[in-house]
Amino acid sequence: MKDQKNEFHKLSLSRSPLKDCKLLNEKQVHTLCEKAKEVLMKESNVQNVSCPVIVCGDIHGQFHDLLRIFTIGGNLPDKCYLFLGDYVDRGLYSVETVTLLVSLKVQYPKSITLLRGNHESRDVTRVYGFYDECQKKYGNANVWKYFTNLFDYLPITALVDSQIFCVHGGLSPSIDTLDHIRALDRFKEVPMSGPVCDLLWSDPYSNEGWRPSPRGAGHTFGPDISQIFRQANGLSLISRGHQLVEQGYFWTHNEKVVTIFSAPNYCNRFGNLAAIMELDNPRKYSFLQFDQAPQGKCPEAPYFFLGDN
Ligand SMILES: [Mn+2]
Repeated sequence: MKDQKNEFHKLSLSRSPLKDCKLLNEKQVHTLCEKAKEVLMKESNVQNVSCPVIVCGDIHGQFHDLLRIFTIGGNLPDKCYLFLGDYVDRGLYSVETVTLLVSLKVQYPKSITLLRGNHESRDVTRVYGFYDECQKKYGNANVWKYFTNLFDYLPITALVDSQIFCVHGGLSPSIDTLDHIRALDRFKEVPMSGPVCDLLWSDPYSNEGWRPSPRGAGHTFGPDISQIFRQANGLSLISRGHQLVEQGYFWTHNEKVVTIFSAPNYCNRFGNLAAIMELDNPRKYSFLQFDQAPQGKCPEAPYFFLGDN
């Protein structure tokens, strides 16, 4: 294998063919995933991140809108990014989206953090688009296998400046402290129940206490639960994705939990704005909203069951 390192150093966003929505070949994807695995396996279940950083919610294969995020927020490595998961499924460009994000992770490991969403899973991607897209674009399932094997290595939560807890879904009745999360074995397929499943599937809810989630996995948790978790762990804010919100961001639980959703006009049909959260420091944040990139518009986009995001 000649000079793989250089190969991926050429993937800078400004001049990379990946930016033009081009695919890597199968062998390149394999090499990319092997390199990314080395980087991700060293990261913590609660990956430490420092401000300034831009926090992004669900992308769901909306490649052109991902490029829009870098136009609005600024390019790596000058700007640092934290993504809350759900890179694949639903949209038409899951392969290009996850290829670009993983390439950026390999090239600038300190400048981009990629958390695992509930869609970064073999079971979910078989149903909601990524598997079929890989079959269609490569003629076999190898690329799907490389990426879904890599997903087992993604960190499950992040902590910004010891104060802002970031996760795809939400909290878990079996987790009281960040140390509980640090002690979990995350290097496997997302389980159907238990703490890792909850972190990736749960949602905040207006009623107090825990309830089983209507999604069929994870729980809903009330403002009392998020307050106890914040106090026990010295947190000022919980930041998560996982739910479509009309303005791209949504405050709940007395403005102590924020949902961020970064796929504008989700599935080409919801007409929602997207947003990213720019954190200058843990107390100074601003939301940058954006609508759908014209290149991503596709009225004939396939329709998947929309019971979960
Ligand atoms: Mn989700």
